[in-house]
Order: sequence, then structure tokens, then C-alpha cells
Amino acid sequence: MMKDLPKERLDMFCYQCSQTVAGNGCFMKGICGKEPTVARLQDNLLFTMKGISAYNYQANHLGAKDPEVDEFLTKGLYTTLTNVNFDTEDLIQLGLDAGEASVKVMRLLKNAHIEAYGEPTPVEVKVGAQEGPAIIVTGHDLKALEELLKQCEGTDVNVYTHSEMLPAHGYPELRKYSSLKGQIGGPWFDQKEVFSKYNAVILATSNCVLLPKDDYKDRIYTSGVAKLPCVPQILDYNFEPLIKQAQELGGLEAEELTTVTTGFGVSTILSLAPKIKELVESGKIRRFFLVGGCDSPNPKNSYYREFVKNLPDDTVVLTLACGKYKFNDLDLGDIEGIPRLLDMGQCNDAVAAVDVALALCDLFECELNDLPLTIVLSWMEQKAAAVLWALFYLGKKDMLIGPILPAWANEDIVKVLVDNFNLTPIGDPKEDIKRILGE
Ligand code: SF4
Ligand code: SF3
Repeated sequence: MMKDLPKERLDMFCYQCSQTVAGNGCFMKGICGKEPTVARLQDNLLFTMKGISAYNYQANHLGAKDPEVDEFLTKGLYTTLTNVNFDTEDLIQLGLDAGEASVKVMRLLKNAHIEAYGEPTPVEVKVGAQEGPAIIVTGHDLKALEELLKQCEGTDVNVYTHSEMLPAHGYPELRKYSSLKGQIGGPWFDQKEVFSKYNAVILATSNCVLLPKDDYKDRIYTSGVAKLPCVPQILDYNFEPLIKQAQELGGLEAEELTTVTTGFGVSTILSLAPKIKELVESGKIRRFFLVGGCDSPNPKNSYYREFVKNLPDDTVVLTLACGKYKFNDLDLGDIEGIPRLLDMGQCNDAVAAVDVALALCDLFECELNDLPLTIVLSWMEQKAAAVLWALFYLGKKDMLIGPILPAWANEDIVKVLVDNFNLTPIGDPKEDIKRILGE
């Protein structure tokens, strides 16, 4: 059994060809000559490409395509085939090329979202149930949400966002629908509890859907790429069965509401550029932090709440993706009208944060790594690898990453990332803040 294998035999794992050891798997250098670091860099490339594919899929569904991204995915996949590429240096370069493709695909998707729904603007979203029949939409697919909202108009069905769907409220052409009522729940992993608790129909539109519990498996649907056993998948955007079932369920009872703010687009933030410049130059804003990525139930993820909570008042936090749920209930106040917590959207909106950073570089006439900006990432799944390599491709150094280092990175790979980018694992939040601020 796996658990009885000595640790040193798990240097790598590959079972992609018939020469694999004992018909089982190569746990150390394969008979083909593949070294553990090569095997792991191939895995890294695969995981990064899976992330790129997720964003590409969403962009393609909005009619946006980039042949260079498609070309890279084909080349990258072929590279990981048996006996094609044994070159460590080249596989690191391919990781950076994947980062470039990742920037391109995130930009493609961001532009497609803006073209379809307008640029996000800040909005206060009601959190909690309001009276009436309800559909809760989770995942990343704004197109599925739009089609559902259109079909709910003129009915008594309320639509709520969950997890990565929260940023939808920021888009003017989505929030114009009166059926878009608010937000229920938090990050992806609370879904079993939340979907059990609320007597609503659920639509899961992308990754980060979990196998349903019995108590809601007959009122959950998927769309797009998401699929669950014995659960109907809507492939033609015809959401009539969901609307009908939501009405039959009878609806939710009103509960006490809270609010959360999202929707800080690049234009909104850059409209504040002259004020930001003045505040930075007068020392009233000391540093910017981009704290974002995936949330997970790992207790180590509480680091991110503690980190944000303990930041001094002269710092500003940009955030995105579901990692924000660790701290987006905190009231961080503002610095002379500039909010200290700016939610920029979904994980793919990392490119919007990059655009803000590059615009700040222009404003302060400096390079990316000279900007008073520290990136603190949390990762859970493989889209985060695409975002991480996008940031490496852009040359961003001194990032922190947690809650753990990616398991596919061995010592050799970590050394490359530390030597070239000074990538650092998260530690103690207060100590990390002191070190970053040079206190
Ligand atoms: Fe083993 Fe190489 Fe075949 Fe992978 S490709 S299973 S490392 S022999
Ligand atoms: Fe979250 Fe999946 Fe990564 Fe899109 S919803 S960020 S984990």
C-alpha cells in the first residue's frame, strides 16, 4: 500500500508508459531516464495549463479567443508526452511561457467580461436570505449567471451569488437585473453546510463544486464543464427547470442581512491615482498588499485573516478570488477617502490587479519590484498555479505563498523559485508584517 512506501521512493510519480516499474509507477528515476525534477516540472506545466484552460474555456464561451493561447496549450501538452522533453532548464522556461499565456488568457477573459457586462464599479452587496423562492449560483461563469438572470426577470425568483460569483454584483450589466438579490454563504468549501441550510435551488457553474449531500442532491444542477453523478447538467442555458423547482420549493425566510463590498475595477482605482500619489508621497500610505488566492479549510489559512487584521492603518489591501472570505467582513476603514480594502473580483481578475500595479509603476516612475507592493498568495487548486507563474513571468519578486508549498515542487524546484524570485512560505503573520515593513 502507498502508505507503506518509504518516503524516498516518492521522489516522483509517473505511470504514463508501459515501461513503468512493475506495471505500477515510477517513484524514482524512470527507465526512460526521466529524473524526479523533470517529472515534477512536467506536472507543474500540466497543472498550470489546466488553470489556463479554465480561463480559456470561460473566455471562449463569451466569444473571445486567442490563437496564441491555444497554440501554447497544444505545445505544452505535447511536451509532457513520453520521451519528448528531458531538459530541466527548458521545462522551467516552459513554466514561464505558461505564465505568459496565463497573463494573455486572463486579459482575454477580463476584456470579454468588461465588453459583455461593463467595467465593475464598487457596490455594497446584501449578504443573507430575503423572503421568496431562491436560486443560489456558485462558480465562476458569469455568462451562465446572466442567462439565468434574464430568465428570472418577471418571476418571483430571487438569485443569490455564492463564493466566486460574488464579484458579479460589481458589473453594471449584471446588477441591472432586479432578480439579482444578494450573496449567500462564503468560500467554496462552506457549500455543503450552506446548500443544506437554505431551501433553494443551486446552480454550480464551474470548478469548486463538491459532491452533494443527500439533503440537497435533488435540487442542485450544473452547467458548463461542471458535472456531478445523477445531477442534471444544463448545457443550453435553458434554466426553466430550476426556476420551476425554486417556486415549488416554496422559498426562503428572511433573515438578518449584513453587507460586503466588491467591484473595484481598474478604472475606479486609477481614478484615485492623483490622491494615491499624494498619500504615498506624504507617507500616509506606506505600502500596498495584494492578499488573495484560494481559500481552503486548512487551519493554516487563518494566517490570511491575522495578516490583514494586523496590518497597520497606513497600508492598503487589494484582494481577489475566494481567499478574500477570510477577511472581507473586516472594516478596515479608509485613508482620506481611499478604502483600505479593495475587492477586485475573481481569481482571473489577478490581471486587473497586475494592471493597477503597472499603472502605479508609471505613476511613480519605477519598476514593478520597486513599487511598495507585497503579494501574499493563498493557493488551493491548479488555477492558482497559472496565476503564480503569470506573476513569475512578469518578474514579480518577494511574494509570500501558503498555506503550504505546492507538493509537486521538490527541493530543486523550490531552490530555483527562491533564488530567482525570493518566493517565501508564509510564517507568523505579525513577524511577516514586521519583516516586510522593515520594522
Ligand atoms: Fe517511468 Fe519514464 Fe514511463 Fe514515466 S515515462 S512511466 S518515468 S519509464
Ligand atoms: Fe476559489 Fe476554487 Fe481558487 Fe477562483 S473558487 S479561487 S478555490
